[in-house]
Amino acid sequence: MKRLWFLLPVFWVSLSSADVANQVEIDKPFARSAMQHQRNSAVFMQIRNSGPDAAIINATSPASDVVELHTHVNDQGVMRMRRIPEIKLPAGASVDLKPGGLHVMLIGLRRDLKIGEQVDVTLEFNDGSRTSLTAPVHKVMRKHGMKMDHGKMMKH
Ligand SMILES: [Cu+2]
Repeated sequence: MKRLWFLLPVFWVSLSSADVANQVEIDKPFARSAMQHQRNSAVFMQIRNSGPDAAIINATSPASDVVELHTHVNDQGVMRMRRIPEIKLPAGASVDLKPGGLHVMLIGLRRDLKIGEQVDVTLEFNDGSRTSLTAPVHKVMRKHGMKMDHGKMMKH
């Protein structure tokens, strides 16, 4: 009888094979240009979730050493970036990743991101499924006074 307990997790996984990557549509992705001393950038996009509640739980890119999911929070009048464990994609909703809000953060760029170039990003969803996308590099103005959450002023 004890042996049956080992079979249960396998059974559960086979029942929950819904694929978040297939219910999510990515639109208008773009990355912020970064030159010379700028070793960070961010990727933005519009995400439409036509299925049940889902989330982005991780992102990867060959363009940088580290990729994190970030949002901005108002800290006593100063907008600061914060790392978050997931970007929630509510059922049937559209979620905007945009400057000053949610974004996929590229930390430790391995190359300059020149306007007109492209950045590959892979998003991992809460069910383990993945979507890869290519974001063109745009010039994006930084908002004055925007800070990293470790307190460094970002040049704009
Ligand atoms: Cu960030």
